Amino acid sequence: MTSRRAALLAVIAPLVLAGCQLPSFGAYHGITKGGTQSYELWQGFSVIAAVVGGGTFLLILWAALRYRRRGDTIPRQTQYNVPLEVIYTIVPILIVIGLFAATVVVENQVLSEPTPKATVNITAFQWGWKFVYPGENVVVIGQTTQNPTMVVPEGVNVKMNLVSSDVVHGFYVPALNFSRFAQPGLNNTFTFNFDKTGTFKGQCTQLCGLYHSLMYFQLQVVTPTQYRTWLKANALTPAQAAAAAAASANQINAGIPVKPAQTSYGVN
Ligand SMILES: [Cu+2]
Repeated sequence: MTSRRAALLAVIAPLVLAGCQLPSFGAYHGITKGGTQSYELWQGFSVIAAVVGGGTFLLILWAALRYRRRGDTIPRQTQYNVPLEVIYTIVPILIVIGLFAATVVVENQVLSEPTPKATVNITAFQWGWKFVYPGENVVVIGQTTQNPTMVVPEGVNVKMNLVSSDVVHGFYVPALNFSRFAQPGLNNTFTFNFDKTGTFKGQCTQLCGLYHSLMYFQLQVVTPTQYRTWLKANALTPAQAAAAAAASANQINAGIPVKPAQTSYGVN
């Protein structure tokens, strides 16, 4: 084995052997197929970035040390190494094509919207969240410190329609590796299939006014049976549900004395 081959093996072997034990590079593992694929994509990007960045750094270091000024002799001048130039043009292009293709595959998974078994209509408002379960007479509303909980079933397609009733908000659940703007006048839709039960934190990620920092919510994934039980236990009368679903942010805020009157702060 040549020393060059040994060096290459020394670089690649730990990466291959490490396999699934790759570090998370600060990302979440995901609780949906798309979320997990996003996580793995992030790992792939991170490893390649580290290899390219590390390799470039070592080459610069080597060139700087090896060809540092020693006396007044000018080192041998060379140019036009065609095979080398072809390699360092083609390899980066292949890396970019590979990363692009992997990104398209993951994006298609994240953006896919198969036929849903459950639907949640989400309205973000200053400063809270309203989760309406159409056809179920269930509405969850909470703002600032109330930390409303959106309950969803595990293992089925859950469609979400996301809107805002005032300014731009950000719907972000770190565990999902997923984030979308909630925009007034625009219905953003996405579908999740949760593969893990549990409670996960969510929050607004778009600076949206005075109490933006308190705009939290929770995502609770339960089994389909628990989900049916929860829906039944929280069902309102159809009239109550319709009124709650239609309630404006001001009406919600007026009924829930958590937030001081906006006028006392002079901000909206
Ligand atoms: Cu917000």
